[in-house]
Amino acid sequence: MFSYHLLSALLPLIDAREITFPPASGYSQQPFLAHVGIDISTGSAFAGLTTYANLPYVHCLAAEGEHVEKYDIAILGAPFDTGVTARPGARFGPGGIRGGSRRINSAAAWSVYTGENVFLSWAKIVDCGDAPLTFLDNTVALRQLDAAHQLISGRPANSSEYPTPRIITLGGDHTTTLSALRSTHQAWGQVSVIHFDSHIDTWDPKVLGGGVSHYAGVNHGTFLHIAHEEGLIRNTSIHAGIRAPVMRRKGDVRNDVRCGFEIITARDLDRVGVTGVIEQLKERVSGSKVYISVDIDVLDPAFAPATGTAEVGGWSTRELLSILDGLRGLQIVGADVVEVAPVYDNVGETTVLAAAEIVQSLLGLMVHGPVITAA
Ligand SMILES: *[C@@H]1O[C@H](CO)[C@@H](O)[C@H](O)[C@H]1NC(C)=O
Ligand SMILES: *[C@@H]1O[C@H](CO)[C@@H](O)[C@H](O)[C@H]1NC(C)=O
Ligand SMILES: [Mn+2]
Repeated sequence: MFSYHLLSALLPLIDAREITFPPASGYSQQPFLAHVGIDISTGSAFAGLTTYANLPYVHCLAAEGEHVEKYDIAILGAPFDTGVTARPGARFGPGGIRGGSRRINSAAAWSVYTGENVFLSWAKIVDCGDAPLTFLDNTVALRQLDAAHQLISGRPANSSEYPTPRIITLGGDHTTTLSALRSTHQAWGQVSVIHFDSHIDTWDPKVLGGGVSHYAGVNHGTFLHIAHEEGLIRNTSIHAGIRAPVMRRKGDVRNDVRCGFEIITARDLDRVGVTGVIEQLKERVSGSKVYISVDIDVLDPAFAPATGTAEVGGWSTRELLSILDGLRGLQIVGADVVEVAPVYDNVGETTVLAAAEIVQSLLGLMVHGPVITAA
């Protein structure tokens, strides 16, 4: 009896506390203390929820029938790191990269190099938050990420000219790129991959992990092999920044070529310079749609210590940004920055600042090269 009365007394309270998702169009810039005469709408980039570059949050993963604000380019976090061979921690990468991006502000993002502001263009760019991924089963987590990608790229874009929204994923370990490639394949067909990494990541699952179980063979060092086997990528793909040793004297590189890749090593940059690297990348993928994957370990650990499988002798942040900005004109249908594991960063946040800037360069490429036709 008593509990019944208590419950009915509480019911209105329960209703009042019903959880609602954040507003679809993100932050309101209303001076919300105006009623007491204080205007705190300073435009601070360090207030409110942390989205990438203070972009509006959109609940892109909302259930069917719910109103979802339209977008052209979506930032999506993939908090997953149970496919790594070395240090874990990239599940916190999306949050870390967003933290590193807080000083980026669309009202004050005019590039001194290009004279452009990627945030004030034809494209509506939003942050969709993170895909909910289980950390207990890699197979299930990848299926969840596949679904998140398909849902987000399957919505109608804001632009009527370019109907398919594009996604930049914040990893997550490199396994997460497999889901992104499955999704670009569905929307655009086979892509050439420009893969910035110190490792080739085309390892045959039989060589890396698959000796344990089929499940273990799907990991951050084999996903490009699997993407090739699934027919997602073209044989005009290319790695850039490679320097980590291979596991077999000849077999790994032979398999890499079979998977459709050519290699630009880290030290090739000393020989041909930034311009030479840009030319080789553009020539290799010319005429095809392109997916760009940036493993943060392509940078030297001096510039990006916070990653799972650090390799010394890599590129500087400036070199990588120059190379990326030099790729303008390509048809980029998807991109990611992966393997950021913030727990290994330093107090100056070197890695997450670099990652945030790389994302901005990738956005620049997408804005500069809209892609009109699907598949
Ligand atoms: C999005 O769509 C609306 C309505 O068509 C349009 O006014 C706006 O310019 C578009 N782009 C952006 C960046 O909001
Ligand atoms: C890619 O495959 C096609 C068709 O199999 C072949 O004609 C072409 O030479 C290959 N290109 C490269 C760069 O390997
Ligand atoms: Mn990698």
